Amino acid sequence: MQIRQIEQPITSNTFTLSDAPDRLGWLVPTDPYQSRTALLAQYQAQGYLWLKGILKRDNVLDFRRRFFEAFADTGLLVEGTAPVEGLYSGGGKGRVSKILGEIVQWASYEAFCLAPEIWQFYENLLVGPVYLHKRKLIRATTPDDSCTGAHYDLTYLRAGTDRICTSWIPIGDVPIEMGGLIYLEGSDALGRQLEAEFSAKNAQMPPEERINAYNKNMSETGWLTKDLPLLANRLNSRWLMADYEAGDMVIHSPYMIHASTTNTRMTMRLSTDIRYQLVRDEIDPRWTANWSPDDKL
Ligand SMILES: O=C(O)CCC(=O)C(=O)O
Repeated sequence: MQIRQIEQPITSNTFTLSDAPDRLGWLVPTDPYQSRTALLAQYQAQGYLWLKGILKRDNVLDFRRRFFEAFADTGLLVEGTAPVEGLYSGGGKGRVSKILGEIVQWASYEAFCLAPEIWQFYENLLVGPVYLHKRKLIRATTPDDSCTGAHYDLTYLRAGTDRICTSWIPIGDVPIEMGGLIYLEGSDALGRQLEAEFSAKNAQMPPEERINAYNKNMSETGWLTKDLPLLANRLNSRWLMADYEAGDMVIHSPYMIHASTTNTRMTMRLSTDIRYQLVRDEIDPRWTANWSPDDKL
């Protein structure tokens, strides 16, 4: 297990996690080439698998370069730097959303998300032909961005199977100081319990309302909270962090509670989060179109 000195305070929105070191830990890395039985057992026990080096680092970095090249004339990158570095200038965000809306439609992005290493991993784990959801998110985060609050993914995917898996893929190295995903240890069980409670509360609503992550029983964002230290305290748990490297992929269950931390560096944290499931399981129809900035999902 990875233990090292953290260089900067770890914060998420306005909350500081590193003030309570006993509430922090590290993700356990997994060798992606173990037997299915071992992988499944670990996935079920942890709610996540941090698959070290499952993707080819060079391919990941090549996509990082391509991604940032699309912003070459926007002022987002420090002038004169190589796009692959993803060095944030401190401004130039005016056209980001529009360009992201194009990038999610790129054939090369789809090909990246459909890397054989990924779909073959899922076919082995889930046993059967798999489906990649069309709605895929790609995020380039900077120190002035807000962080993702604590949530579990099924909140946003209630009209489909709960045997769905999320892949969170760092597109570049993402040490903890750069604000990658963090996971609440052992929270898959809590996510299941919370979702059962929401289902009971939402039962009388019309179907469209019942599956809505923002219905009147939920928070404005669908998040459980932004106060990550309080959540860990209440549940007597820890937030698990990692120093992700290009080539890694984390998969998590739709009940596993996770969030992100602040990127304290001017190097942008580029990542994509995509969802796979067995094609024969129910597919949430709201996720069958490309992400767009105003899809309200
Ligand atoms: O990358 C992020 O900040 C959030 C990603 C996320 O919530 C997910 O992968 O499910």
